[in-house]
Amino acid sequence: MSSSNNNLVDLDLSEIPSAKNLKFGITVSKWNSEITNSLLNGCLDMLQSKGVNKNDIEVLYVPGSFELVYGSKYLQNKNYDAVIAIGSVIRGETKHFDFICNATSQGIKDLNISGNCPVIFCVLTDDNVQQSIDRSGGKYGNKGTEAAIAAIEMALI
Ligand code: DLZ
Repeated sequence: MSSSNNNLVDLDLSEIPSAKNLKFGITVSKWNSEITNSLLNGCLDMLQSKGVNKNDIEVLYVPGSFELVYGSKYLQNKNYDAVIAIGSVIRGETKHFDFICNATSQGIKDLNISGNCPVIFCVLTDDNVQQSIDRSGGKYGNKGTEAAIAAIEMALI
């Protein structure tokens, strides 16, 4: 993941395989939508720059990160080569953060064990908004871009 010691700015695009003729589903949480839309844009830019046809990408919005699991399962059953789950959970004053993060990460892990195609975990789990901004097109790059690369690699397995 993008961080102070692992930044996509150093990425060599020519090392990423072509994704021509591959099909992708993307679930996007509407919570913290400024962050999730930036992640989505980073993801779409990378997929299209590696040759994915716009018509071969389906974007499905869900209410919050908790619903990414169901939304991703739905897309997994629609014959895509990979699904990307995009969300942003920001710590509040209660334990809600932990419940959502645990349920979402475990749920997506379960889909990878039992489902029809890989599901990429592109959910930011940050302590504050600034950390989320830094990782969704800010100083630590865009986790959505990284998720697209992971999806291409997994789709080609
Ligand atoms: C309820 C909630 C809270 C408090 N915080 C977030 C968040 O930071 N990020 C996020 O994606 N979703 C949040 N949600 C909504 C839950 O994911 C979920 O949509 C609701 O609990 C309804 O199931």
